Amino acid sequence: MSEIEKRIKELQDILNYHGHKYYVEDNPEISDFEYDALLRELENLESERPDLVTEDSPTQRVGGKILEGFEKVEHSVPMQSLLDVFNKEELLAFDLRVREALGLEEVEYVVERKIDGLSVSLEYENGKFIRGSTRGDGKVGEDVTNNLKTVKSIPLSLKQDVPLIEVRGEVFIPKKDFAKINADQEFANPRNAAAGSLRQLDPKVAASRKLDIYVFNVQRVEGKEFKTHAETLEYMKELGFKVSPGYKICKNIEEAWNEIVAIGEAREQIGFEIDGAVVKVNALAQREIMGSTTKAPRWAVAYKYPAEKKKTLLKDIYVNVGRTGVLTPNALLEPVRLAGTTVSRATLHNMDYIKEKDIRIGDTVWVQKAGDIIPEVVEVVLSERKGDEKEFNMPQNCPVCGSEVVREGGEAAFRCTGDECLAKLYRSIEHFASRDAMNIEGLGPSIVEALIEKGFIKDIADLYTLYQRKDELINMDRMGKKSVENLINSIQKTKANNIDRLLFGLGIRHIGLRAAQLLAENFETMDDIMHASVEDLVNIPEYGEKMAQSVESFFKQEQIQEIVKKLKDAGVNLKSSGKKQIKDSRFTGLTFVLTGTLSKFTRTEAGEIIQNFGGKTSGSVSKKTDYVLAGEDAGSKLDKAQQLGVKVIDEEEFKRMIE
Ligand code: 0OX
Repeated sequence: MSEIEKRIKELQDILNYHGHKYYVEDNPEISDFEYDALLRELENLESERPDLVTEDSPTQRVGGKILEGFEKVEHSVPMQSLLDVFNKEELLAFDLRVREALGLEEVEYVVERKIDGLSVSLEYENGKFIRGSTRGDGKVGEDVTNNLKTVKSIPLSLKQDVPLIEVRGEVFIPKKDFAKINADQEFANPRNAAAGSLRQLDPKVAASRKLDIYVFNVQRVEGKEFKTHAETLEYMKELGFKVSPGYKICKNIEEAWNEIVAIGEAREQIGFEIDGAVVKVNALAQREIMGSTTKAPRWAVAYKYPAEKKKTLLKDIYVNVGRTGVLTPNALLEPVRLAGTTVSRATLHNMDYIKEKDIRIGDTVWVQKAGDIIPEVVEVVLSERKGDEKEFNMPQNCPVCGSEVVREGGEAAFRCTGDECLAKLYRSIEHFASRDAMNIEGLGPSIVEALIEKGFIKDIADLYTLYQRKDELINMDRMGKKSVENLINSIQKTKANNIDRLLFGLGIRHIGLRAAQLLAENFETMDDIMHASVEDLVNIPEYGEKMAQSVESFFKQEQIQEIVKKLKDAGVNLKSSGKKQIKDSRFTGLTFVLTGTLSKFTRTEAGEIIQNFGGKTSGSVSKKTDYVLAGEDAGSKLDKAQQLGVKVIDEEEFKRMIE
C-alpha cells in the first residue's frame, strides 16, 4: 500500500471516529477546528487520487447531484404507524388488551420519547449504507439517500460488518438549529422544516439544514437474534447508530405511566421536539403473539400529550383583510416559545369570539397551537386583569383601503366594501393561482405582491397578458429570465383548464370546489352561467338559496363582467365539458373521505376520479362513509375511521380499485 493510500485510510478512520464522538455521542474529543483541518487534508489527498475515494468516505456526505425527482422505494418491511391514546384510561385499556392477549398479570414495556420528525428507513449491506427512504404511505416511500448522507449522525459504515440490516429512525431538526434556519418564518414548525429539507432535490440545501436522527427500531437483520426490544436498541448503539435517548424499561403499565408523566414534565428542557411518548411491549416473542392490524402494531401505542399552552401578554389587536374582504382580528403578543416556534401573533378568529371570551388589549392570555400549527388565543387570565385593559372594536373603515366596513345580517364576519381593496386583490390572485383553482405553478405570495406593486396586474385576467410584457418582467429586480419564462408558461398552460377550476378560482362567496363543479356540469358556457337567475341556479342539486343568490349577484357586477370578457379575449377556456358522463359507475352509491398527503395524486385529482366513477367525496368521516383513503400523516379522520370501523385504504389499494 502506498503512503498516500495509507494516509487516506487512516484519515477516514480518524474522521469517522471523531464524527461519531461529536454527532452521535455528543461528546467531542477534538475541536471543530482540528476536525476541519483533518477533513481538508483528506479532501486534498482524495482530489489527487480520485480512485481512492470510497462511497463511505467522510468527504462523500454532500456528493450527490441535484435530482429531478425521487425514485420510489418499496419497503421490504412495512413502516407501520402507531395507534394514539390521549389519556390514562385509554393507556390502561391498551394494557388490558395486551395482558388479555398474552394471559399475563403484568407486561414489561419500553417507554420512549416520540420524536416529532419524519420516519425514515436506513438500509446497510455488508456494513455500508446503501439506501435511505422516507416512510411514504408505509409501503412505498421515496429514495432520499443523498439527503440522508448529509445527516452527520447517520453512519456511512457500521462498526461491525453485518451482512444486512435495516433500521428505522426519525429525522428531525434540533430546536436550537430550527430557530436559526427559520429566521424568515418559512416553516410552521421543526417537523415541517425537516420534511421540506429531506425532500430537497439539491443535497447541498439539505446539508445546510442541520438534520439529525434518532433510530428506534430494527426493521430486519441477518444473522442476529434478539429477545427484547431493549436488546435491539443496545445493538444499534454498538453498530454506531444514534439511538433514541432516555428510553426506559418499565416492569408494568404503572411504571410506564410514571415515565410518560416524567417525559411530559421534561418536554421543554430537551433539545428536540416530541409529540408524545411511545409505549412498546419489550419482549419480541410477546409482540409476535399480539401481531398487527393493517396499519399499526397491537403491541404499541403513542401517548399524545395535550396541546402545549403558554401565558403571555396581548399587546395589541390588529386586523387582516382576506380575499373576500373579511376582516380577521389578530393578537400581537409578547413573544413566547410554543411547540417549537416563537409565537408573536395569534388568531382571534372573529369579533364574536373576542366578545364571548371578553378578550381585551393588555390582557394576559393563554395561547395554544390549533392542530399544533396555527396559534390561537384560547382564554383570558382574568385573575391577572388590572382594570386598565382596553376593549377592542372592529374598525369602521378598512385598514388597507379605507372603505366602509359592514357586518351583514346573521354573519360573524365584518367585511370591507371596497371594490378596489388591494388586500382583496392580493388574496384573490393567490386563491386564483392555488392548487385546487387554476393551479399556476410558481405564482406564490411574494411574486403576486411584486406584480401588483409594480402595476403589472390589476385583476386576474391581467395574468394572461403578462407574456406581452416579458422583457419588463425580466427587468423587475426579483425575477430572472428563466423564472419569468417558467411563470409565463405555467400561466399560459392554465388557459385550457376545465371551467370548474376557473369558477372556483373566481372566489365567489359560498362557492367551494364542489359547488363550482356543479355549476360547470349544469351549464354549457360561462355566458349561460352569467345569465342564470336564482331560479335557474336553485335547480342545481345540492344548491341552496344562499349559493344561488351569491352566484347571481357575483356575475351582475360590471367589474366581473369585464374580467370575464378579458379572459375570453385572452383565450381562456370558458366552455364546460358538460355533465360528466359516467361511463363506469363502479363507485355509484359510495362515499369516500380523503385524508393525509397523497403522493400519486392531488386530493383534487383523487376526488375527480371518484366522481367520474359515480362516487361522492365528503369532508368528514361518519358511519355513512364507505372508504377513507389515507395518505401520509393522516390524522384525526383516520382515527375516527378506525373507531367507527370504516374501511381504510391506502393509495395502492385505491389505484387497484380504479384500474
Ligand atoms: C418516534 C417513534 C416512532 C416502530 C413500530 C411501530 C412504530 N417518532 O420517536 N415510531 C416508533 O415505533 C415504530 N417509535 C418511536 N420512538
